[in-house]
Amino acid sequence: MKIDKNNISDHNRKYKDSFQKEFNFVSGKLEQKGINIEQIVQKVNDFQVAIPSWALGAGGTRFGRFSYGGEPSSLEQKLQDVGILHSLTRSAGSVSLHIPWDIPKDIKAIKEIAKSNEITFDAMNSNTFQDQKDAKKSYKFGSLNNSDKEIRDFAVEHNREVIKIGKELGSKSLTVWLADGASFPGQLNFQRALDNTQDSLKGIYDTLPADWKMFIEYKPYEPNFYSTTIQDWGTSFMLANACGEKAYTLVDLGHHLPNTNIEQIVATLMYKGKLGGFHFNDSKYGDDDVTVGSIKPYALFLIFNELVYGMENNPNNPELAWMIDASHNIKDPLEDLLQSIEAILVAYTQALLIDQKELREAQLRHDVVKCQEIVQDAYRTDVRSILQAARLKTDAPLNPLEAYRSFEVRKNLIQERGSKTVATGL
Ligand code: LRH
Ligand code: MN
Ligand code: MN
Repeated sequence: MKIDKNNISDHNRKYKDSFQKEFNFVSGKLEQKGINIEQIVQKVNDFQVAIPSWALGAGGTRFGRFSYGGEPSSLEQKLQDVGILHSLTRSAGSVSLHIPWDIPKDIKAIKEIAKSNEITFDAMNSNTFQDQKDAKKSYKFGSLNNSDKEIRDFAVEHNREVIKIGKELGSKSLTVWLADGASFPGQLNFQRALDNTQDSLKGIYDTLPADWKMFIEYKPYEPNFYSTTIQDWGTSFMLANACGEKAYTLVDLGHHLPNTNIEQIVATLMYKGKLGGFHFNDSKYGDDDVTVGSIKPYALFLIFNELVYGMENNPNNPELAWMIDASHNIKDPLEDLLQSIEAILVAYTQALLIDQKELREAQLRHDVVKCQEIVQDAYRTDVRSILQAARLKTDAPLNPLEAYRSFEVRKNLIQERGSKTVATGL
């Protein structure tokens, strides 16, 4: 199923007046403050976030999974779904694949489908946290950190294979996330595990094409509950430095212990030019993978404040790879992703509204109250009509979620694909 452009025009005709009223009000207020609203709208238009191929179906927990119906059962169908999201937002122009969950069988055909949906291939994700059917080696006791050299080599080889597939698709980066660690004290020699990991990562890095980047993702725990070899940003940063200039740290919002100051991590990494990628989601307890912005929207905004600052002041840091990494247990996955895109753009736009010059001056005066006022004033601005202005410019619907429902997308997908479907992924 594809979104009919005429439906979008009808939708926009219906909502245009109310949008215009709201936008005039908000943009008038912001212009009074000296903000160039056109520039902000353009920045919103330029922002693209990759959709993870593993989040297009209903996810589950270890206690069960509830099917959603109309879920994509092949990579081809997943690309169609990303195409739907992109037509409804014009902000989701790429997909991030997880291998081997989404191995393209016919690369040429897959590229064609992606092209016809205006989708490009963002970071490739390797998977050395699960044993595949008939696998010659097992990752039960680690992959890149394993004490057994043959298992390490096997895992390195998988990553090289993922790079090869990515090259054919036109991707330019590899994300490595390792579950490697220990479930019990005494199980693992930390130093040897780290040394093995570093050595294996270098082995992967050596085969990285010149115009590629490698992202090293960290996570404090799960599936291992005592220790994880790449547990935090410091370890990832150290390994990225050891590999070389094409290696970067990737921050997944859910991969921190409660109350960690993620915005400060972002600032530190950008200061050193080593923040490469981002996985958006939200959490209350652990790596909950719930909709970004649904639990801690203010923290998300503060993170974006540092990202915006870094994008303007750290030319040594590369352009960031933005990706969603969430799982949907009870919601329609596409609706959840639409909510995610909206939340990301809201936080980004609010951060763009912070008057950096005024904030700097207040900081230098040590006017703590004013500093807080400046930051919160941006956060408390309702920027949704700015997002709508950006969508209107690119012929996307003013209200994507509303459009998705009124166009009966899910109903159509169920008709096409059936009501008892299972997608590969989480
Ligand atoms: C690990 C993770 C990592 C994986 C994805 C499926 O928790 O965040 O990015 O590749 O989930
Ligand atoms: Mn992740
Ligand atoms: Mn995760």
